[in-house]
This record gives sequence, C-alpha cells and structure tokens, in this order.
Amino acid sequence: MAVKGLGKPDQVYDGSKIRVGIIHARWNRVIIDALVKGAIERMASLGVEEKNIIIETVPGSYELPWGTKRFVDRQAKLGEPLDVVIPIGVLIKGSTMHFEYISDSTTHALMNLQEKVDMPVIFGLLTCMTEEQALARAGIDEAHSMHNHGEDWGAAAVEMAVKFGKNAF
Ligand code: INI
Repeated sequence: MAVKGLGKPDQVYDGSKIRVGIIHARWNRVIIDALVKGAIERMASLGVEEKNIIIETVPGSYELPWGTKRFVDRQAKLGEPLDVVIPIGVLIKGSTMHFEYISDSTTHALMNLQEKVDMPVIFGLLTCMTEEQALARAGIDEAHSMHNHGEDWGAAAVEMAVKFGKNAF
C-alpha cells in the first residue's frame, strides 16, 4: 500500500475566485513543462479560471526567489494581485557542489519569502539526484512513472489560497 503523497483534502476547495501566479525556471524544460501543465490542469479541475492563471519565467531555479518577489509586487501594482504563487524549478545533481548550494539557498529563500510577500508560496522545486528521478516525478518516465507532482502543487495552491489567503477570512 502506498502511503506517500498528498492525502485527500478535508474538503473540495473552490478555486473560482482566486488568482494564481506560476513562475518557472527554464532549465530542464521538458520536465518543467510537464509540471506546469499538471499544476494548471489540477487547478482548472478545482475551478480556477484560465484568465486567473498568470505565467512568468526566470532563467534558472536560483532566480526563483527574487523573481517570485518581483512577480508578486508587479501583479499588485498592476491591480491584479495574486492570492498564491507557485515557483517551479527542477534541479538535477551534477558532478560538483553546484546542485547542493542552489537547492539549499533556493529552498530557504522560498520558505522565507512567504513572510515577506504575506502569501502562500508553494514549494514547486524538484531536487533530484538523477534525470530519471525528475522525469518520474513529472509523470513522464514510462518505466518508473509516478504521479505528476505539479498536480499536487496546483491542489496545494488552491487549498492554501482559499483557506488561508488574504481574502479567506
Ligand atoms: N538551474 C536549474 O533550474 N536547474 C539546474 O539543474 C541547474 N544546474 O544544474 O546548474 C540550474 N543552474 C542555473 C542556476 O539556477 C542559475 O540560473 C544560474 O546560476 C544563473 O544565476
């Protein structure tokens, strides 16, 4: 019996009134695209309107924290504020310490960002030891396919915005 993964939510959250930002890195693009697609499809199934999903990109995962902060600021300034943001990146270990430094610093920066932007920041960063692990977690490795983690991030975004977002209570 599989015990890992996002369990059933305590209720179905209605995403029809929220605006979501997705900001993704462009490294490892095939995997990124599958994750983004998974997040969008899950949010659509929970009622989030296509016009309320705003997509932005940055070069690599290391750019995600600052890019996310400015993305949130820009949307507020445009009068189209976000209720939740999903930064998405895929880090795959190479032969140096590069992976460890980017994984660690980006994770901490994204966690701390929530306080600064006062909004849920979903953790859409895959930190994988191999390309196969990343493909499996995006649901595109036929041999070892797992479910697409982007779907979990979409579900988490809707739940966090509806339950705890600025307009929730
Ligand atoms: N960025 C990623 O998003 N994934 C990677 O796997 C990766 N690797 O392997 O180096 C990566 N590096 C680029 C980095 O995020 C920055 O864009 C770059 O250092 C410029 O600041």
